[in-house]
Amino acid sequence: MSYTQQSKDCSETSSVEQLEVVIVGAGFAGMYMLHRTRQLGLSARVYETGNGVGGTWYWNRYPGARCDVESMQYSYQFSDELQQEWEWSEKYSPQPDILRYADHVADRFDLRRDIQFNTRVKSAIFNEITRRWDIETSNGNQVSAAFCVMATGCLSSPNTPEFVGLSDYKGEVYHTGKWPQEDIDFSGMRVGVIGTGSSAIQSIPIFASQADHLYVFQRTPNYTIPARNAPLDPEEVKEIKADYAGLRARAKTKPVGLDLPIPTQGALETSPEDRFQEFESKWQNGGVGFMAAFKDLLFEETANETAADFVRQKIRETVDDPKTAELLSPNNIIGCKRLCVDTGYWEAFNRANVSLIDVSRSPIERISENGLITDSREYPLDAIVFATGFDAMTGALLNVDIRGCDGRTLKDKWSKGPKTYLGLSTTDFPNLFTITGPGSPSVLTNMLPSIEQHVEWITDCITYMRANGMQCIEANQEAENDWVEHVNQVARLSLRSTCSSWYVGANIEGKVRVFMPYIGGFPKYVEKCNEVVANDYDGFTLS
Ligand code: N01
Repeated sequence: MSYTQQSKDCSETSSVEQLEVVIVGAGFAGMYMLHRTRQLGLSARVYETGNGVGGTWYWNRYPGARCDVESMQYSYQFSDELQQEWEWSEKYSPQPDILRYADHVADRFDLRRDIQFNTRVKSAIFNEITRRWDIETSNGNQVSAAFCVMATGCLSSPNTPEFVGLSDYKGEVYHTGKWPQEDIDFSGMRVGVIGTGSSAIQSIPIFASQADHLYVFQRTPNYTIPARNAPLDPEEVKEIKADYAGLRARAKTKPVGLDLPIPTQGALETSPEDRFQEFESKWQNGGVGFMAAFKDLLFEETANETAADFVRQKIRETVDDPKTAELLSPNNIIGCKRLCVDTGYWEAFNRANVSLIDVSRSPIERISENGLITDSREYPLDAIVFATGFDAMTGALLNVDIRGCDGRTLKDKWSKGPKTYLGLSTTDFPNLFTITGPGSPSVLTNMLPSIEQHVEWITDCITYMRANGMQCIEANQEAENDWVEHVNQVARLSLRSTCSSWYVGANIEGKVRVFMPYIGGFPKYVEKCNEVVANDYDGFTLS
């Protein structure tokens, strides 16, 4: 629908398309938001920068990219037909399988007709006369929407450190978070990987098997646990599908939104022999469940040290060269930075064509025409891979010029760290919602159930507003302050808030250090969201 609307200063008129909801991003959050919005009979459009759906799984197509949450749980549950019919083939799905699933969902629910691809939202400005959002895209589209929903993802704004000389480099340059769609093969090439986070740890074994020589530039070593990925057992799948609802319900009672056993014993309450057995059993099982060996690993440093020692011993047993093993061994809190999950990572360093370069002692100084220069030598390279992560949680939101009441920018409001009510909404920005925004459990949980809970909360809220003749909803300042204080308070209880990770924004120069996700757990968080609704949107003003 398009009609003539008076502009803010009343001096001119413009023809602007009117929508109920604009959704930014066509990842799992944006797709479900679109589906639910359309079920309510509201007009909606998704704007998506890429030329396909899938978000994270659209962009992160580097070799070895794989989800470290089990496939049977890393999937939508809103449609029982979908979850019964879809067949995952591996315990942990590789990126192409997840992207295929995203494409299937888009087709099955006929989503593409309301998604405009290859279009970046440049700005979203709250118009105080119309009480609507004026949205402008990179290709000059302008629309007005009653609600603006940011489904931009938590790890979607790639971070490329500004090394001097990068533009002079004559070789190929890649970022794991923005991998090209065509096949890249490093056979016969000298390749440098900068970074040793999850993306590097997953891709290094593959690069090592292709490249003539692989140089891994490591600033901080990371803990990683073998995935022990395997084809899914059809009998196990049958059993899960016979009571999928049961599995989903159990998962919702767990802090991370995953049906995993919850430990009841502390590491220091057990004998060294029993402790070792428990770590060994979790190690053999593989994956992030390793941290569920004992209940105190993320709360007591001495308990944490027992887990860290166990993993360091595994590194020494796996890596042939003692010096390389030592360099690969982290000496910080295990699980403080996001735990990595790998297939053959340390083993890759036993190959003659792989070199580990310690850039904590000998930092990267610059990039030359031919390669990378540290303070000790030049490494000639045919390709450089930045596995340098993301401006997490706030980066993608602040990449859009978002302005609320009185022209206040979100960038300005969050200059001392993100401030939200429930990670869903922020004062001074009426009718703007963030899916898995800072201040919500998001990255500390299984993302799919967290996304679904947010989408359902937002669409229920819009339904309530429509039923009660309300036009605007805005978080109250006091409610926001209390929530931010609560998020910070709970974060201080966990060792996770104590290190230089992307959770606290430490990986981005100049970013304020604040623990951004809500660590109180999925069930507590959902209870709070439901309580707010039960009390007539307590903490919000509806007008
Ligand atoms: O990014 P990271 P990532 N000079 O920030 C290094 C999710 N994910 O893309 O630690 C030299 O973890 C940096 O070094 P340091 C998952 O949540 C999930 O790997 O800052 N090095 C670090 O080693 C994950 O946590 C999966 O000293 C520099 C690396 O780059 C999140 O995404 C798979 C540097 C960045 O590591 C991010 O992971 C992949 C510099 N100037 C990702 N700047 C799954 O399996 C940065 N580094 C689901």
